[in-house]
Parts: sequence; structure tokens; C-alpha cells
Amino acid sequence: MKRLLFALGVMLIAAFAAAQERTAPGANAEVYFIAPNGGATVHSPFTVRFGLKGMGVAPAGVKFDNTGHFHLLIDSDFDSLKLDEPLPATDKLLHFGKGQTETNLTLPPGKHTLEIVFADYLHKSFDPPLHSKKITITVE
Ligand SMILES: [Cu+2]
Repeated sequence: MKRLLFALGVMLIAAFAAAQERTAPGANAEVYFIAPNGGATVHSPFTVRFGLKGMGVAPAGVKFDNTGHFHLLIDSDFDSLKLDEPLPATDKLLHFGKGQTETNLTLPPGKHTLEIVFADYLHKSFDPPLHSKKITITVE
């Protein structure tokens, strides 16, 4: 019974999230990498620091005006995301739903691309979407 209620709750939240309109980001809001720099060579684990202007960071699930949380897109194209749905959590799209502004990342050696996506408390992209430039780094 508990499981059923939990499943129903999850479905309700999903339905609720799907029905929500995407909201506009803050005026002149911007997300960017503080670290690493594009073109950098790093060793795993390395620190990724997220930068944000014009909005604030809040944990997922908590609705505050003009806030959201960071997501990190790894070796993927922003254009492949379905922006009308909550962003999925995968090994190529990490959520920082506790409001983290940095993370330690381990990636296999080679070239990788990283891009920050900022989304609202329901993991939905803003409209227009708020994302960083895609950077390429080399992991040694
Ligand atoms: Cu999220």
C-alpha cells in the first residue's frame, strides 16, 4: 500500500510538472563556467565550479522566485534535450538539486564536452533556456 501511494505520488508530481508552463529566466541572467576553462587539460577528479548572474540558487522542489539549480551536461548536445519535460537524470545529465555550486568530476581520459544547464525547481528549463557555452576539456 505504501509503495502504491508512493507510485501515485510520483505520478502526480510528474503530471503536475508536465502541466506547468516553463517560466522566464531573470533578465540578463547568465550561467558560465568558473572552472575549468574551455580548452583546459585536467586530471580526474577535477573540480567544476558553476557561475551564475542575475538569478539565485535554490534546492530542487523549493519554489522561490527567480531561482533554480545547476545541471551539468556531459558529452551531449543541448539541442538533444526535450525542454518541455523535466530534465532527466542520467550519467550524461547530472542534477545538483541540493543547490550545489561546484562538484568533483571523474571522467575517462580523452576529450570531453561540458555544458551547464540551469533549470527551475521542477527541473524544467527556463524559456528561453538558460545554459552556458559548451566547453571542451582534455582529461589526462
Ligand atoms: Cu534538476
